[in-house]
Amino acid sequence: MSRRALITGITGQDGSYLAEHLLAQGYQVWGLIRGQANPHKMRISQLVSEVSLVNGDLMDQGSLVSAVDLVQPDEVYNLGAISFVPLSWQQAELVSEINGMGTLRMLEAIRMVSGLNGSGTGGGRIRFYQASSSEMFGKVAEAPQRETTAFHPRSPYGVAKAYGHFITRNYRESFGMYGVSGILFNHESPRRGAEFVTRKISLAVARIKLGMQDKLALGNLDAVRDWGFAGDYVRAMHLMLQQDEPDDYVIGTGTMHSVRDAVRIAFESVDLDWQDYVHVDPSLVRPAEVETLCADSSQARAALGWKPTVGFEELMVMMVEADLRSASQQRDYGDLLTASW
Ligand code: NDP
Ligand code: GDR
Repeated sequence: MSRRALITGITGQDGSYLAEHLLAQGYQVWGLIRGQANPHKMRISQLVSEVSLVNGDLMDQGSLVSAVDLVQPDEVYNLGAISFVPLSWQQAELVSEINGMGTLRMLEAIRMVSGLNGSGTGGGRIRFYQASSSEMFGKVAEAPQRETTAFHPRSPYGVAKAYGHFITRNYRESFGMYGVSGILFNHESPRRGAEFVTRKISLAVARIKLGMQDKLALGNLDAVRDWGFAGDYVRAMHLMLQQDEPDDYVIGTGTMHSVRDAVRIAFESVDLDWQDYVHVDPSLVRPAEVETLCADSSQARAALGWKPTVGFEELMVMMVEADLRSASQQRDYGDLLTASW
């Protein structure tokens, strides 16, 4: 019989790629979906005939127990979160509730449905993946960052993710649950939300090239990230749940680029000079910035056999090309068509 997976955050970037990956592996895929008319449901329209949806919210314990009980999953992937870091300074409590306590609620749902009581052994059948983040490293204690690097989160988002990370490890140690956290560095794609910097850049480049926009306002151009392709990273999530022993893994490319590099590559790909279009808007600079991140994924490469397949330049060009296609449709046919998903 095929294995069953339950994904929270299925309407997000990673959720859609993970659903596609698991379907290709022969899984029955269920997605947790919230709200009475979720506007993001259209993002998984290409999957709707193959994926089953169940109502639930990481803010609502009972709905998670019901979802786990209904689906009886072999694997739960907890990708649901408010994932835009700047919002976490404006809605710190909500972000802590969803990203931090939401993880605890899902672990509790699994514990209740599995009948686990704290003996530390026999941790039940359901395997759990938590979407931890390089944002937990924050003000970095060493470079590159690996599984043992100390956390010093610089945003309420990072603090909430650190709680999710440690409570997952605690349920592993307390209940013998197979629970792991993937400490994933930034990963992007044409499905990335438009508020994140790479997609903000690729969308603007496409629209500027097509004469639909004049300028692009950005914040800190000197920030450095380790950016990879989301399609590669969901493979790592799945691999983490296939190991004999549960463990946490850092996932990233090990290469660093600045926001300025991203801008230059994107504009160059359509034969434009970024300096003619980009200006810095101080209101987009964060109250506390994570300046530099770079992954040491040697443990994942050795134990999981995982490696990235898409380089940074290729990624930026892929995103610009996808946005050129959708922006030209938008220009020609109006806002009804948004083809990037
Ligand atoms: P997205 O922002 O694209 O997707 C977030 C998802 O979370 C959406 O499906 C959203 O659903 C869902 N969600 C939000 N609030 C709730 C809630 N209260 N209950 C249930 N679901 C909710 O994020 P990504 O796909 O990029 O990231 C996936 C996960 O990985 C997130 O947890 C993120 O923090 C983490 N992460 C991401 C990285 C990246 O670079 N992309 C790197 C490291 C970690 P809705 O449609 O209802 O809003
Ligand atoms: P990040 O991604 O905060 O790293 O979190 P984001 O793309 O938002 O920012 C990356 C860096 O770019 C700088 N920056 C800007 N960022 C945005 N969004 N908009 C701008 O105009 C801009 N100008 C400069 C930022 O200051 C920052 O340094 C992402 C999310 O997916 C998290 O959920 C995830 O946990 C981490 O990656 C790893």
